[in-house]
Amino acid sequence: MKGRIIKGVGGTYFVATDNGIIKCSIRGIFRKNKITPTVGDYVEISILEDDKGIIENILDRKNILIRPRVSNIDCAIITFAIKSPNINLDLLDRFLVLAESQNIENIVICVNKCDLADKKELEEIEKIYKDIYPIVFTSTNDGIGIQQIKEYMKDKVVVFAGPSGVGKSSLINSILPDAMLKTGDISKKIERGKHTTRQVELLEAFDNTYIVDTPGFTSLSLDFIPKEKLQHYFKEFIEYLDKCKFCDCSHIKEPHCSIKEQIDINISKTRYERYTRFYQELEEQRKEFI
Ligand SMILES: Nc1nc2c(ncn2[C@@H]2O[C@H](COP(=O)(O)OP(=O)(O)O)[C@@H](O)[C@H]2O)c(=O)[nH]1
Ligand SMILES: [Mg+2]
Ligand SMILES: [Zn+2]
Repeated sequence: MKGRIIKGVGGTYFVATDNGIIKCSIRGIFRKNKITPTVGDYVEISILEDDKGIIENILDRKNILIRPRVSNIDCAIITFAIKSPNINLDLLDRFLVLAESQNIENIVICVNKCDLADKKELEEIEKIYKDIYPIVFTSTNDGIGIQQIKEYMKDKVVVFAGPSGVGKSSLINSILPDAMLKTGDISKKIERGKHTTRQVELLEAFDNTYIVDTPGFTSLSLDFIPKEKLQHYFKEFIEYLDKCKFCDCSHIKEPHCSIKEQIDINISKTRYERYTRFYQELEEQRKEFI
């Protein structure tokens, strides 16, 4: 029988199948080969009794995130608040690069707390990203944009990624009222300073659609990315890459660079500046290793 791991607790994996949730253990061979079943994995199981089974095989993963550890993500909703905390475009672009580098097919930008901003501030952000990614403006306070987010989620496993305090848990709560994730409001009273999101779990939002809630990050190192790859993770660069004079163009100092020629035409200057900053960071890290 086939299924999908939606939760792991200790050595027990909860596998969603056509016949409901089966609690599975794993064959010792997995441990021996250092294979860790991961939430999101498609697996083949055999049934031992009623709702108990054993995982026989893990099917190939199309991608895997490390923090939180979850596989086969179809859609990343990169969530920031326009204010409180102020939107940080450097960090937003790092999340976008990270999502691109993980082969996530659908990437959506969500700008939350738009009740705190005026139209002009939102339009500035929209202008930079609207031709590259779908961008949705939401307010969980006013229920704005939630329906649009739901449409992007349909039939997918969706991860909400972004810094803490931007409203990820609040968004998820307004998408699936049963989840009742802890949000900042409550956590301030009980566990100040700690991130409040629980263990990794696929939460069924609606039919065939799952959500992963994640703890937030405030900074994000891209150090695992080879600097030559970075250009492919700035999605709007891709169609111009083969038009540079030098085929190994880094788009920083070389002449006749089609990326630089596109600045303020089809490539936004601020995105390009972030590319150069990330590139230089990667270059400096490399030097430290030598
Ligand atoms: N003004 C405003 N506040 C919000 C909105 N969404 C969430 N918040 C507040 O932002 C804080 C952090 O929310 P939370 O969902 O815990 O953020 P998370 O850390 O990203 O999961 C809480 O105090 C929420 O009440 C919104 O749309 N507008
Ligand atoms: Mg949260
Ligand atoms: Zn170039």
